[in-house]
Amino acid sequence: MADRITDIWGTRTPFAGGDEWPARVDFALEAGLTEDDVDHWVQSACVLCSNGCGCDIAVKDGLMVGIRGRSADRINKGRLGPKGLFASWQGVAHKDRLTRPLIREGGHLVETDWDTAMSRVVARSRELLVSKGPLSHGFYTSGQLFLEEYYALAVIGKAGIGTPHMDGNTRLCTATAASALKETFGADGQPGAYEDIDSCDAIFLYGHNMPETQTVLWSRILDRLAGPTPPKLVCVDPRNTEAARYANVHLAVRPGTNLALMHALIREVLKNDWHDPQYVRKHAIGFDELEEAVQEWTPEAAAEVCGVNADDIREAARIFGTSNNVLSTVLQGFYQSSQATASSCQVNNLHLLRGMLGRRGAGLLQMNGQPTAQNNRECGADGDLPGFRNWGNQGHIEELASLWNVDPSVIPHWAPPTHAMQIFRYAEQGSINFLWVSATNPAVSMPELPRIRKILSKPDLFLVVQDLYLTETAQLADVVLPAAAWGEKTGTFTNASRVVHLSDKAVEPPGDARADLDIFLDYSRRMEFSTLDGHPLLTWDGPESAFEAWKDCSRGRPCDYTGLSYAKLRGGSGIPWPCNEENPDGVTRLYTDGNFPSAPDYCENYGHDLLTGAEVEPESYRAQKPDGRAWLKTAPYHPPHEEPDDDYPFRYTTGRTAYHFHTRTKTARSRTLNDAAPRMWVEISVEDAGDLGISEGDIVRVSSRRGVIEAPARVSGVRPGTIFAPFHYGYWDARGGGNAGVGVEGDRTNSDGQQHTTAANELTITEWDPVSKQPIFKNAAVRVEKIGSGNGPAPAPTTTASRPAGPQS
Ligand SMILES: Nc1nc2c(c(=O)[nH]1)N[C@H]1C(S)=C(S)[C@@H](COP(=O)(O)OP(=O)(O)OC[C@H]3O[C@@H](n4cnc5c(=O)[nH]c(N)nc54)[C@H](O)[C@@H]3O)O[C@H]1N2
Ligand SMILES: Nc1nc2c(c(=O)[nH]1)N[C@H]1C(S)=C(S)[C@@H](COP(=O)(O)OP(=O)(O)OC[C@H]3O[C@@H](n4cnc5c(=O)[nH]c(N)nc54)[C@H](O)[C@@H]3O)O[C@H]1N2
Ligand code: SF4
Ligand SMILES: [Mo]
Repeated sequence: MADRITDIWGTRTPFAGGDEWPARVDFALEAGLTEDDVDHWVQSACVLCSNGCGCDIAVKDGLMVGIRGRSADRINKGRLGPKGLFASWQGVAHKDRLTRPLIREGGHLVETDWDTAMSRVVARSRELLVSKGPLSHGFYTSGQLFLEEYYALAVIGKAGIGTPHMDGNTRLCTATAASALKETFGADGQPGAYEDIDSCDAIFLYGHNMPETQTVLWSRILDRLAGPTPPKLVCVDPRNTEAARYANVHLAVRPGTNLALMHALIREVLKNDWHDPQYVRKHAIGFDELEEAVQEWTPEAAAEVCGVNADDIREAARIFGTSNNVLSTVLQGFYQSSQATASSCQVNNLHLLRGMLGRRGAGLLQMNGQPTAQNNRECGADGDLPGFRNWGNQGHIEELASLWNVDPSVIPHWAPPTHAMQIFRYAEQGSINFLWVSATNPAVSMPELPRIRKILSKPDLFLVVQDLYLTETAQLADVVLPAAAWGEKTGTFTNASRVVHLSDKAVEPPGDARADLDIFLDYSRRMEFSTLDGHPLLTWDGPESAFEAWKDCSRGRPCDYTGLSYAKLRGGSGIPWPCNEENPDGVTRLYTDGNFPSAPDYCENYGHDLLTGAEVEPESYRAQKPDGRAWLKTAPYHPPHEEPDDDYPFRYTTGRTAYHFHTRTKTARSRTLNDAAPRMWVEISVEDAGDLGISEGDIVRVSSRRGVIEAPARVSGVRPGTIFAPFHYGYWDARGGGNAGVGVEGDRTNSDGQQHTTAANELTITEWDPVSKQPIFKNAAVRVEKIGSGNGPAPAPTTTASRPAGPQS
């Protein structure tokens, strides 16, 4: 059995650049069992991050009893990390699962049957459609359902109801990844592949704590670092992460200053003639403007703004400029920080300037976080149109209308789709009265929680919550629908490397819980959504027929699935899209020929001004004749809107630890993982702790203009002036963790009368990136005070970025 708690990344299997990553199989089984006790193994992939590790689920007596990595899978070659090993099956097989639908009666949630619950949903839905029309409806979904489920929801929302108010927690997660790809290349779609780790000469991690958030991908890097030809490593992160400890250059920037740093890196590359003018001339637009925009950003100017060393910037630029093949990854330190899309586009620009795309080792990953975020973007249950189609392109709307056999005018395309933060605003203002939340927990994960709790508790908002557990959000619902989990239903999903996996049903869901797909199909049937000739809108009888329908929708688009089938995905490894007649085995790297999906009739959008978010008009887009070329875009640097001042002198940033997934609904229900990070903490630097008289474990109060949290302090390697808080610790298990398993129903009318002092989002700001509309979880101003002495060290892991500061770090 693998111990991925004290030894998160496992033993090394070193390999040289250009060689294949060796296999190493990790598994975990219920205590006392051996592999011989398992009745059978069912093929799947892990749904606890975007890495998408291939695995098999161990089944005994009709129950999930363990998991094993698939050595044949190109993604993980058998490895699994802490969450994959323990949270996947232990989290799902917990006694706390919802087993029956709940409806609100006299202020309380009471158990009922499906017919009663669905009748109530349908009655409210119909009534509102008649009295107020489609704009009364909002759908807020996830990055954790299966492809088939998103596609069903997309068709229901876009062709059944016709509401533009559809989004997912993908808005909080990978909206900037999608935007950066669309702005630069014309459409979503990851240019690079994980295989690029195997042959690159340098790796850049931009705001990405990969060692904790994609532990198996980091093992691949560790194995290269331990081999005979280790790549150089550069990491941009205000904390002393595990990656920072291995880095040749660690740029511990002030949160919110990424764009200044990126401009300096680009300027250095240009100044030293490390770029490839021929590639740029042939394949990109906007070089002169970019060169002009970075002029003022000398290493010294950026060093001053970012609070780093100018020579470190020079050295990082030199590594980028002089390596043959660089792999870059970008994640939340960029996507959730100030000027998110503009900063992330600079990473694209660096790769374009050196022609470092579509070649072995020259990879670019605008990473995803959630396991199925990619599929929501592809299928359009969020703000996108299915198949990466373009809202502004009438031809694309007509394609969908003819595919679904509905009137094109039903598909809302008269204005940009409504992003999540705006959906909540409409609910706050009272124009959205029906909100269906599936597989996400906004009462903990959205910014400025005191406000979100108020919105979700509004009496005029009919709230449907579809989840595995009675989460903080479910506790506020009018109807709670119990869903089947991973392992209890079949479906496909696509990881951050475009690799599609099939996850087969291994066991029956508990009680009356039903697959999300079945719930959506049931709603569609009951609502009698129909096509132009009066047939039911959705006629699928299960996941495979939904997948076949999706294949048709994806035909000819960048995310072409037409060459895939359930049969082809069984056995062996996952397969990367596009997979079609021309590429029956899929495509590892996009853009090998420097030809990008930017043609006006094909592209996913016409782009935006990266400073203001103003849309580029189709005529002006066409006039620039992109036709297969990429865009070198940027914006002037501006500091974050809420900067430290006398009242709130610290920068506040938030994120993750290796042992928990988001709001801990699965990870806290695995005792192994919960014990590794049982309760909330906050991180402060040695210098600041000294100034404020704070010692390790002392209880501190952190306040912003919006709220307060209280937690033990970990004196860690975070940069001075910055406070870091993990965002995992909500309230379902009584005051921020420790009592896994106690699901208590909250008070709907007076949630703020209770103490809410552990969720990092009590303090965050209601603000978003102008282009991607992704909320800014990583910049705010706070004040810190000691309110009590501790008894012992903070309950923070010591194996990760939260390790205590000191000689060992
Ligand atoms: N263990 C675990 N793994 C996960 C998840 C989980 O909850 N737990 N969630 C999954 C999901 S959905 C996602 S989106 C990914 C997220 O994966 P990551 O993006 O790697 O995770 P975060 O911790 O949110 O943020 C990464 C880093 O950004 C740094 N940072 C903060 N502010 C700034 C800034 O202004 N600039 C820069 N350059 N860096 C900054 C933080 O110090 C942090 O180390 O992880 C996925 N994997
Ligand atoms: N301060 C701060 N806030 C953040 C972030 C940050 O870095 N800092 N990161 C943001 C990011 S990147 C993300 S992705 C979000 C995540 O935020 P959330 O999506 O709110 O977090 P989860 O806990 O993953 O919630 C998913 C819910 O879906 C349920 N679920 C799981 N599988 C299924 C299923 O198959 N069907 C159904 N119906 N339900 C299911 C789970 O029980 C859980 O309640 O948080 C965001 N919020
Ligand atoms: S790296 Fe991600 S996908 Fe792989 S086992 Fe860990 S949580 Fe699961
Ligand atoms: Mo995410």
